Amino acid sequence: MAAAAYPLELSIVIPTYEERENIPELLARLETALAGIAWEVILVDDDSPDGTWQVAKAVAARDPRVSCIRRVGRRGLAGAVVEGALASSAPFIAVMDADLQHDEALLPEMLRVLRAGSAEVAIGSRYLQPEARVVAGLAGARRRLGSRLANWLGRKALSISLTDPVSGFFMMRREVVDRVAGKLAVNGFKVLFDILACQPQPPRCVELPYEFRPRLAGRSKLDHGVVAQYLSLIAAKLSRDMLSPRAIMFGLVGASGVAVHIVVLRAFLRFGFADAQAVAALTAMTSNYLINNAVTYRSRRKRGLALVTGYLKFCLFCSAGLAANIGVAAALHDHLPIWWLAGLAGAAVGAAWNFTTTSIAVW
Ligand SMILES: Nc1nc2c(ncn2[C@@H]2O[C@H](COP(=O)(O)OP(=O)(O)OP(=O)(O)O)[C@@H](O)[C@H]2O)c(=O)[nH]1
Ligand SMILES: [Mg+2]
Repeated sequence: MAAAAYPLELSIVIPTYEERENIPELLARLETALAGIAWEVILVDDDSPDGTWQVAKAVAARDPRVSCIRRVGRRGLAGAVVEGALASSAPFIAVMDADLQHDEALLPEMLRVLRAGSAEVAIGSRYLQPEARVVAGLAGARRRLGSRLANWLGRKALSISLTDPVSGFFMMRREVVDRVAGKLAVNGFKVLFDILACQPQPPRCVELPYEFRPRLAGRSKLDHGVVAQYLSLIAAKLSRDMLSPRAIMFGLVGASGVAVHIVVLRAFLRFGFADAQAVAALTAMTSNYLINNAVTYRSRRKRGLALVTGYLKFCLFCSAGLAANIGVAAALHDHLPIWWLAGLAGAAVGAAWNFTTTSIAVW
């Protein structure tokens, strides 16, 4: 075991969730790859049930180059990366996954490029490789197509031309993240994209090819919720940050609630309109709550008793939102009898009320 070398030059931030088995091999490989560099590793673990943080802290107690932040009551890759980056004090910060998909041998090359000053961000790109090699790391045709699509959307939404704007493997000068730390969405998966999209001026980027390997051990955390979060992040950037990714997601969930409402209303019509309408409204409110809890507020997801008390609060605030909706629509309709305009205005006020109050009081 080597002592920490100073002055520190490179912090490697590694978000982890249930990666216990990968930690020893990951650290051993970093040690080899980073010979001659004054580095530290910051593992940011979201209280993994498999005890990843315990494994990491056991190593950290013996090796001053390793530290572990254990975050409790929060979940999310992007938030973990930002927290790790802000905890570090080195001039260069790298971000990589714990599952050994990213080639640690690329780190010295990234550092060389940044030290030379020709770029502020060095990105490990999966797509500067022959297609056959890209395919190796992305299990399944759906994952490959999804990755290409995410990439294409990211390229369209950014003003920098990159082959892999959603890469999870990159290194940057610390100013790049310091500059935008307060603006980043904490509940996303694509933190590089967000860091680049938030910059006041497009930073100079260099892409370096690497071979994206299959995961060593453990399971993937990429799921439908992650995809939905990414799409709302892109939409937020396209709106030039007028709407937050969360507000967009909340709006989409609300739209799904309208569909639920209509379907349930139709199904229960034979019991009389008023009863059917009440059942439909209650079902839509419940499905909105559950989807928002699972996706929009994934990083603060409620479980157990908190899920129930949160539901009651959600119903309470959304009922007030409904009153505001009807009040505004009726008032506007009195002055300007255009039914659809009054209806839309009421719905917009109700939605804004629901989003603002529930984000404060429920989640
Ligand atoms: N702290 C923290 N880390 C996370 C969270 N979700 C994922 N990670 C870590 O982020 C990295 C990337 O997650 P993966 O599940 O490997 O995602 P992926 O590489 O896109 O998917 P695969 O190709 O299937 O591995 C891994 O090191 C995960 O342990 C989270 O909620 N919190
Ligand atoms: Mg992975």
